Amino acid sequence: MSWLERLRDGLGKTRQQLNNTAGSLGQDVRDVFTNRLDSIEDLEYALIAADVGRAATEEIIEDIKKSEGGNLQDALMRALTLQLEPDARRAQFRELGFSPDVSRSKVDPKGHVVMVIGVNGVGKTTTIAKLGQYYMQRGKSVMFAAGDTFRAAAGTQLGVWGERLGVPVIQGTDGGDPAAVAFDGASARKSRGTDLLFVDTAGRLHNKHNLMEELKKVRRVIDKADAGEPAEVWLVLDAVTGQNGLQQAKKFHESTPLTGVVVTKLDGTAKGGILVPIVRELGVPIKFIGVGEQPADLQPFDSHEFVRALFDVDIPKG
Ligand SMILES: Nc1nc2c(ncn2[C@@H]2O[C@H](COP(=O)(O)OP(=O)(O)O)[C@@H](O)[C@H]2O)c(=O)[nH]1
Ligand SMILES: [Mg+2]
Repeated sequence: MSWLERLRDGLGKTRQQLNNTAGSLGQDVRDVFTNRLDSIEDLEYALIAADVGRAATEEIIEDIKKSEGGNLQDALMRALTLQLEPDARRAQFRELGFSPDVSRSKVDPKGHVVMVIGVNGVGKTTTIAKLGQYYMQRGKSVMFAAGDTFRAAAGTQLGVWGERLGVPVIQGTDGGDPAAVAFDGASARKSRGTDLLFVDTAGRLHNKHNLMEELKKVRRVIDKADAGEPAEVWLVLDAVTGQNGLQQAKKFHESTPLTGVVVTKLDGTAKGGILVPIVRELGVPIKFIGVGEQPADLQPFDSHEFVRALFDVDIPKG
């Protein structure tokens, strides 16, 4: 199965809901433009049920009402795609339209160190392995730092991935100081001249406040070891957790400002719509999506392609 097929499978329920809506809207296109609002309400309901959120849903409806004359499913897909782009890019899209050149996320890190954060179980460590493979396949040298010293065996898990992928891993000790591991990792990356370092972090400590403070500290010591780094802080978010995940994401963003989001487990959720409030409310781009447990199951996010997968339109092979 290709990742897109797997994504389509996973999004099946969401897609069905949206598809039904789009289908009925297709037939009811005249009703919509003659102000019989039943079908618009159906659409609103479907969008909200898919976790798209109220603000975005309202804008989508507005956009659709403005796009008189055109095919309604196209209008809906276009409006949804716009909602998957941060503000600045949304304006650009409105002007220039979509193409893979502009709708695919820019994923090359701005510097050398990417700090990866998020709650336990969302897929941080797995995502780091996937990212390692992704960038190595594109000619970059890669290192990992096993900064989750709180969860027993998290270091081992990253170590195993490192061995499988041929990526050096800077390890700490279980229960040791995560900031020390991050410092060692950032220093080692700098002295070795490795292109990219991914720093794993804990997703849970004794309490929330501790975790946020710890992450700030990790960030500070990386900067101390290598001024200006980490250039990127990516939050990993499990799509299955829906609105809860979004609330957590906001907390993380407040304490450690994010430069990107990776949404995992899109192969296992009916709530693909959650990507919309993620982008809108955090205001940061989705960099990658995870669609499985293997290193290859990671794709740079492409808003246009994502919406087409959602609607089961024109799926390319492979
Ligand atoms: N189906 C699916 N499972 C995933 C994905 N990403 C991670 N996982 C699984 O989620 C579980 C937790 O992942 P892990 O990387 O240990 O999470 P962490 O606690 O945030 O480091 C593991 O069983 C992973 O294989 C994904 O995109 N799809
Ligand atoms: Mg982990």
